[in-house]
Amino acid sequence: AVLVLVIIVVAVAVPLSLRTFKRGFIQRCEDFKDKKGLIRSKYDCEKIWGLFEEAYVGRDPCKVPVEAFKPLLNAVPFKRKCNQTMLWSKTKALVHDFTKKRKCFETLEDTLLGSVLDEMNWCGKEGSNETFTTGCPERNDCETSAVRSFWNGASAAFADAACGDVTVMLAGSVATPFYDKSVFATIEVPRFYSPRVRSLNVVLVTQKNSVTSCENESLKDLQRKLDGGIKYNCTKMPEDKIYDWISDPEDCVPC
Ligand code: C8R
Repeated sequence: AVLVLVIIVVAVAVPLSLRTFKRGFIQRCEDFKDKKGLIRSKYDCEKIWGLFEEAYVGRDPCKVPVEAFKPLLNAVPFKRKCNQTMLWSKTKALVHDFTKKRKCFETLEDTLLGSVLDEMNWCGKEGSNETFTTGCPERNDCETSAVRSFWNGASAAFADAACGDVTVMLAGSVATPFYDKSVFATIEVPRFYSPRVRSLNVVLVTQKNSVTSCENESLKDLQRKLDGGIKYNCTKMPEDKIYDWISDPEDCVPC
């Protein structure tokens, strides 16, 4: 009887998790359109879901190439918004609190696909046309999981759309704010070319006991990796001060 019960629970729970994942995806997509006044736009959330799903269903969860997300990324392209691109590495929560108030900056999570898939975990399985949200690879289990390949592909397209002055918030509380294995270092920085990108402005976010400064060795690596012609700036900024700006947007950096 226990076995039968387990089988019933699994049989019901799996399609249920797909239904709720898909429903959540469509809901967040519609919410994004509402918020941005895109209701009558060409973006059809059901169609976007279809292209998304096609990238990973039926595949080994560790063998989803970045290219599989191309049709999705082509259907929902990132607009070129000069001087507004905001990147981050190990400062995710703070940066998103910031861009929620400072609309002149936009992170990948402030775009349709980024906002729909932020914090989500999903995968497919060989021989199945379903989406799973449990039993999927963890972040460090494999390089080409659906989740990692999606963020790698989306980050590349987002960086390709950057132009003018680009801002990045890096963590001053870690030894290597410019970490050579990060998405920012491996995928975004190599896509910046002069004159499309005029400058890269590093905001090094410090906490009370942070020891890192703009003289940090890893930041020298960053300067060396930047295409010649792109201006580089680094400003140290206490986290408290950024939170002050967030709570009092009047008293904020001009934008
Ligand atoms: N970017 C990358 N990864 C993202 C992401 C995003 O916008 N959004 C989410 N949720 N993730 P990190 P990083 C997930 O080490 O590697 C873009 C992915 O699972 O703090 O330098 C964004 O434009 C991913 O593995 O930062 C930003 O500029 C981790 O969060 C960089 O890339 C990445 O967390 C940040 O990537």
